[in-house]
Parts: sequence; C-alpha cells; structure tokens
Amino acid sequence: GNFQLSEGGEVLKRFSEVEAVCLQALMADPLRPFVPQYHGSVNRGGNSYIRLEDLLSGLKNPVIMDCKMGVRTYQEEELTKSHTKPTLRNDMYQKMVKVDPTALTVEEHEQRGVTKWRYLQWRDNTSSTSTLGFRIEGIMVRDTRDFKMLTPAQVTEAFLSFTKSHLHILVSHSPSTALDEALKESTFFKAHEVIGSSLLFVHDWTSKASIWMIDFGKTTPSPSTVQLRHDVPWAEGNREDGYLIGLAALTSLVGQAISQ
Ligand code: 4IP
Ligand code: MN
Repeated sequence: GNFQLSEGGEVLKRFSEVEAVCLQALMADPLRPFVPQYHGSVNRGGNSYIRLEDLLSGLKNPVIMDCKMGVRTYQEEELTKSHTKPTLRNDMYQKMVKVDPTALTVEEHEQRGVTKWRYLQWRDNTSSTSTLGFRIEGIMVRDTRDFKMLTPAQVTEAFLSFTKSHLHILVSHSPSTALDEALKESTFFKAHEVIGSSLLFVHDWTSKASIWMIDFGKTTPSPSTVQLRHDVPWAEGNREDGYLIGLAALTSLVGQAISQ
C-alpha cells in the first residue's frame, strides 16, 4: 500500500526497513539529485514513518506522471513463496475477477484466492510492464485517472496523447541525459535489484520540470555473486529487473511523440 501523511513540507510514508536502507545509501550516491531528500524516520501515533522531501511542495497545478519501472514488479522471493508456501489472497482474486473473470482458472475460482505472485504477474502481463519494461501507474493533471490495465498499444496511445497536450513538459523531461549518466555512475544501481520503483515526472507550468526516482520498498541488494546489467530480460534466478529496458522504451516513446 501507499499510506502517506503530509507534515511541514515533508511527506511521511509508512516505514519500511528495506526502503529506509535504500534511501540512506542513495543520499551518498550519484543518484541523490533524483531522489527525494531523506530525513530519517519518525513516530506518529504508535506508527513509524519515513520522512521525505515533499516533491510537490510549492507547486501550482502540477502535472504528474508515475511510471513504474522494470519488466517485473514482484521479487523472485514472491515466486519462490508461491511454490513453497502459497498464501491465497482473496482481495487479489477479487481484483482479478473485477477486471477479467476469464483470466482465472477453475481451481482459482473454487479457492476464491490467488497468490500475490500470480496477481502481480497477471498485472505485469496485462499491462506494458512485461513488454516495454515500464507501465504508467498514473497521470494526474487535475484529477487522478487509472491507467493500470493498459495494453502495450494503449500505453503508447496514452503516452502520445499526454505528450501532445504537454509537449514542452516531456521535452524538458526527456530522461535520456542526466538520469542516464547518474545511473551509469551509481554504485547503488550497480548493486541493487530495483523492483516496483517508479519514475515520477513532475511539472508545474512555471518553474523547472523534474524526474524523481521513488518507492524503494522492494529494492534489495543483489547477491554478491550476481552482477546485474538492468538491460537484459529476466529469467528466474538471474535477478535482472529490466530497469534500463524500461528507461530506453520510455525515452524512445518520448522521442517518437516529440517528432510527431
Ligand atoms: C498492489 O496492487 C501493488 O502491486 C502494490 O505495489 C503491492 O504492494 C500490493 O501488494 C498490491 O496489492 P494494485 O496496485 O493492483 O492494487 P506498489 O506499492 O508498488 O504499488 P507491495 O507490498 O508489493 O509493495 P500488498 O501485498 O501490499 O497488497
Ligand atoms: Mn508505487
């Protein structure tokens, strides 16, 4: 889930040890300019929170696009768990039924439950995640709309229509330059499997546009024996996240949109 509070120009996000460790490391990494400032953790009403720079603070009518990066959004452990000790989730079964009851097997209908891996993999396969290496999680101009279930063709269409109406935004957002460089320089990126993390594109019409890397709750150090490339397909056991496949697709779609 994405539970957040706002407090004094900061965002308080439900504490995750995995995310806190990532943010700590990122504060001393070439990627730091692309990550919200991390101010440690705080307790409120018995719950722990991560204190983050509020990326929207001071912006008027911001346009925001959240792209979840990578060719998969589940950790390999989720896949392993689904074989060794499967936990059936009725909430995830319900979400699938609502969208496409035919996607479920007879057995799954009988159980009225699916594993988290099954659900997340279905979401990856029915969105552009598995084909393009990223999916649009949301575009917010005035209100939030849901782009989660778009097919690869629809994602391109949504992207092009967004780009047309906000052309100058994506021009200044073209992620190919500074972020690419920082990712090349980053020791954090070399050593981590980046799963379920988003690139957040923000623009407020008046000042500068920006790209932020957010959500590190499923980003973990890769095993010391594995050297991740981030630009090759995932196969079980290779730990690859396909982050750079997604970034390349995103960059190329922006380029296409601009030249149209
Ligand atoms: C959500 O599905 C997202 O995949 C969440 O990922 C995930 O949280 C949720 O798992 C899952 O229910 P929908 O977006 O289709 O509702 P994210 O937070 O990156 O959006 P995790 O825990 O995997 O980060 P549960 O187990 O929290 O319900
Ligand atoms: Mn998210």
